[in-house]
Amino acid sequence: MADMEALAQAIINGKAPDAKKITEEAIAEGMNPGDILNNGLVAGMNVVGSKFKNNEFYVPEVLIAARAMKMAMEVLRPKLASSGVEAKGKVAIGTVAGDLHDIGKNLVAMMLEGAGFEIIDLGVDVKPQAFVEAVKDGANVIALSALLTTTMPAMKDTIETLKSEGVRDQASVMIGGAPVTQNYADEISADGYAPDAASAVDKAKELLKIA
Ligand code: B1M
Repeated sequence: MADMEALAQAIINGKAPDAKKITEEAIAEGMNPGDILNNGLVAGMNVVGSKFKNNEFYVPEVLIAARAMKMAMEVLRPKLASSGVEAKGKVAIGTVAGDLHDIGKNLVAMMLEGAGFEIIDLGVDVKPQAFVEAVKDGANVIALSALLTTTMPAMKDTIETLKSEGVRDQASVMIGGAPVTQNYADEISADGYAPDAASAVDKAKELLKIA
């Protein structure tokens, strides 16, 4: 039987070919796709998340682990869809209007996907209306990233647009990025703030009341 502990280790160590191979073996053996996701991939990403929080891992290690996760997910995603495994929530993530920084946003997206969330990645320089459309398409978390003090007001604009378009109460809004603070989140009535990618996963779970 394919070894889920070995799969988790392959993610932690960023061994993309191993992660893909073990995932393929597990699928071929008829293992439940949800078990492969939770006991192998997510288990590995959870360790990566806590190592990142504890400064045992830095951005390069997380990116390498996330790449391994991504390769394994490419194999697993169609099986998950056909086996009806429910995503934990649907997160629409983007870097706000006027801002082109995406390294941190991509890390947050990959960690969230690793934790079992469905991700709609809207990219960079995302106008408020695109987030409104994402909520109409079923996103229940809006995740906004900004790296410039000059683009932080676009987070406020996005929240105001969600309100004026009548969809603010259909999704929780979380924000983050180097210049962003909990105080700013409070000031613009965001539902949550996370300082880094691992904490973003905890915050999304907290907002959706997932244990
Ligand atoms: Co720019 N840049 N940049 N830049 N850039 C900064 C942000 C800056 C601090 C550099 C500096 O002056 N010291 C400065 C901002 C100053 C300020 O506003 N206070 C700056 C500037 C000024 C600019 C330009 C205006 C420069 C110019 O053209 N004159 C320009 C703006 C372009 C634009 O966006 N319109 C610009 C351009 C660029 C590049 C294109 C060259 C490139 C971006 C490439 C890319 O992203 N694809 C770039 C880069 C790389 C940086 C630095 C060097 C690194 C940013 C980064 O990727 N960090 C940055 C200086 C620095 O931070 N040391 C700088 C690594 C990343 C993993 O961290 O993004 O913070 P971070 O994400 C973290 C957390 O913040 C958090 O989790 C992540 C992982 O832990 N997080 C979230 C992020 N989003 C989150 C969302 C969440 C929760 C957590 O919930 C939704």
